Amino acid sequence: MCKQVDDIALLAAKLTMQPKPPITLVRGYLNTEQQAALIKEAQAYPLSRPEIQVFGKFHAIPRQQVWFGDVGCDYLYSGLFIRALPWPKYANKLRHKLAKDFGLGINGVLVNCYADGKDCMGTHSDDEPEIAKGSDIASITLGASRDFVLKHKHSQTKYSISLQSGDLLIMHWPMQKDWLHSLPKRLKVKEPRWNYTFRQLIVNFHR
Ligand SMILES: O=C(O)CCC(=O)C(=O)O
Repeated sequence: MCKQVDDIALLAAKLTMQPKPPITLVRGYLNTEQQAALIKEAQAYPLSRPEIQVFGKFHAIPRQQVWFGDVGCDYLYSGLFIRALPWPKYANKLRHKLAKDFGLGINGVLVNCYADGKDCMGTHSDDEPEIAKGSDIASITLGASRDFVLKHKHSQTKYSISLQSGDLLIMHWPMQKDWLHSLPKRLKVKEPRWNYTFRQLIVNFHR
């Protein structure tokens, strides 16, 4: 009898416990000089707005992007094959800083540029097969603050985090298995935002 009561209490506690995403948020990870150097560099990046296929139709993505990486670290996502461009100076310095501070084995970065709050990123997981098993994804925000929304795949639990310039968010393995994320439109935002998501790919996966 007692055991049964205990079990029920335990179940009730479990039901009210919301799942928590395996993330680390470091506010102000980059100082203002580091942010300014990266923003200046990013303004010269060869950004593009490629078209991807969604439900059989081609659409230009609602932001601009560029992929930098080591040789053999090309990336395929949403049916789009992106060959790695060589690392720019400050993006490369930042990957080495992340490696030193958090032991991350980064070999590629997707830079997204959102011109204003009309640009966005839809709900998805970074679960492409070329992402190295056990690796974390480190996301850096520069420029405008934007809401980053996390949604648990099974319970639908949602969290919204306002990411500000200089913040670092690490999405720890195996977060992509259980959680989706997105950067929704925020029409009040008039300033640009850059986002760097540093990843570790399996080298030569696409060769
Ligand atoms: O801009 C962001 O913070 C989100 C970027 C993102 O979801 C991605 O690159 O997969």
